[in-house]
Amino acid sequence: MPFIRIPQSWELSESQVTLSSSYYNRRHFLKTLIGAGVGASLVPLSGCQPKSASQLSLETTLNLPQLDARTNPLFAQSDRPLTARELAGQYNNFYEYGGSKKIWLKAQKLPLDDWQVTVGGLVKKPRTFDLDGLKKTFPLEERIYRFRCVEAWSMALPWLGFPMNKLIEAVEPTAKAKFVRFTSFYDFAMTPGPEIHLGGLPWPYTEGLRLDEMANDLAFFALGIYGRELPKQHGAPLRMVVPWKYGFKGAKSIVKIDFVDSQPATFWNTLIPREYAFESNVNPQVPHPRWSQATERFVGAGPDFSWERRETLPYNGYGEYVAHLYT
Ligand SMILES: Nc1nc2c(c(=O)[nH]1)N[C@H]1C(S)=C(S)[C@@H](COP(=O)(O)O)O[C@H]1N2
Ligand SMILES: [Mo]
Repeated sequence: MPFIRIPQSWELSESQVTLSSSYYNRRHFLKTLIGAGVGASLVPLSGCQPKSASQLSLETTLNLPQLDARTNPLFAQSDRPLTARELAGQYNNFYEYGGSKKIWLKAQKLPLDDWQVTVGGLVKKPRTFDLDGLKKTFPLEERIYRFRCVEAWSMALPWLGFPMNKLIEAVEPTAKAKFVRFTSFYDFAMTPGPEIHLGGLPWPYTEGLRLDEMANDLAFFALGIYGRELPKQHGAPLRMVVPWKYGFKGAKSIVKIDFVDSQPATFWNTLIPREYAFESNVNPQVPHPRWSQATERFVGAGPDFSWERRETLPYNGYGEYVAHLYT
């Protein structure tokens, strides 16, 4: 394999981070290294492979039906330009489909037919929603949010969706509910994200919030982005958006939401708790064990990745909404 280069520390993806984890025995380590680690550090292959006619174009994967939504005036603007749709749609983390950022085509295998989201646990009114049910029950709004990955890159994205507190109202958690667990779709047959399936990773991808975090005005479920339905690479048809936390807290392609009484295990926190805390609020003062979080590289309006360097803000700039949760 030519073109292997040594990534800078800010380029180390979560999958590479796991390589050094004592979690792995040697066998896992080697399999993961052969797959995800090397794949993640390759120069993108698309330039040197002929495109077969059956391959979808990036544009096709993004050009989905439009969604009606009102703009929420509180989040109608950002302090920076919107990230170009074509850049956000081809630079993704979705480890079910592999360890590289370039999974937009592979993620088209995600099966969306008859999608259901089951909401249960410690609630008075458990519900199962299909997509129409979600859209009918929860009026959609548009919000521009800054998005900060733990790998120290960032974007500004226009999501369409609804605040999580509307779902809380609909299912009425009992007094015992203190946390919420979110589970992503996972099927070995349908998401053969090559190599990383070998290593005994704690699939399905799960994330969690405290109930009071979920009830915060900022916490959001997205069904769309850039005025249209959510592309598969962004976690169709429903994903979490919690903009004051690092990006990995926003689980994609959610099928199950459980209200629980204690802090749930989550994917990255189970793998490597020292590097991926349950809370994981954006904090420029607390470096990742292997790189600084003081600044970020912002992907702007394009058309090319420009990687503008910016200061990282506490709570990703959303302290006025959420800082009181952590005093
Ligand atoms: N199911 C699932 N959700 C996930 C991930 C993943 O690998 N699987 N990656 C997370 C990480 S690390 C980031 S930065 C964001 C990326 O979202 P985007 O690709 O839509 O920008 O999704 C998060 N949600
Ligand atoms: Mo991330």
